[in-house]
Amino acid sequence: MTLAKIVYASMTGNTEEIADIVAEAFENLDLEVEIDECTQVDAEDFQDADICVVATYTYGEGDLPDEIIDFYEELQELDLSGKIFGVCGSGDTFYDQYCKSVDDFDAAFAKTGATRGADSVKVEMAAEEEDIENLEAFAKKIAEAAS
Ligand code: FMN
Repeated sequence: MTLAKIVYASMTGNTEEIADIVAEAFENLDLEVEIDECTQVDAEDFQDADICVVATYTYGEGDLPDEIIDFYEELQELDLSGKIFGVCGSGDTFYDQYCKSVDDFDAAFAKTGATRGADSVKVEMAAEEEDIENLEAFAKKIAEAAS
C-alpha cells in the first residue's frame, strides 16, 4: 500500500487544517496516511514513505518557522530518489515574501532527488472552498504520480 507522510508546522492552526485536508484527500484515494507535527519527527522518517508532503506557514520576513528549521536542514541531506514530493502552506499577502517557506521547501526537496508530484499550493490564511479544491487536486496529482 502506498504510504503518504505529511509533516506540518502550524502556529495558529491554518496550516494544520491544510495538512488535514490533504490527509483526508489521500485517504479518500485509498492511500495509507501518516500526519505529524514537525517537532515530533525527523526528516529521515520520509525514507519509509512513498509520498512526502510538507505543509508550512511563513514567519518573520519570509522566514521558516523556527520549529521546522532542524527538519529543513536534515531534509536536504537525504537521498529521496524514487519518492514523490509536494509542498503546501499558508501565508499572508500582506507580507512581501508571500509563502516563501513553501518555495524554500520545494527547493530543499529538489536537492534530495525526489520528484515533484504537483505544483505547490499556497493558501492565503485559512483554507476556503477554492483552496480546498486546489488541495484536493494537489493530493490527486501526487497520488497519480506515485501509482
Ligand atoms: N506570511 C507570509 O506569507 N510571509 C511572511 O513573511 C509572513 N510573516 C509573518 C510574520 C508574523 C510576525 C506573523 C504573525 C505572520 C506572518 N505571516 C507571513 C503570515 C502567516 O504565515 C499566516 O498567518 C499563516 O496563516 C499562519 O499559519 P498557521 O495558522 O498555520 O500558524
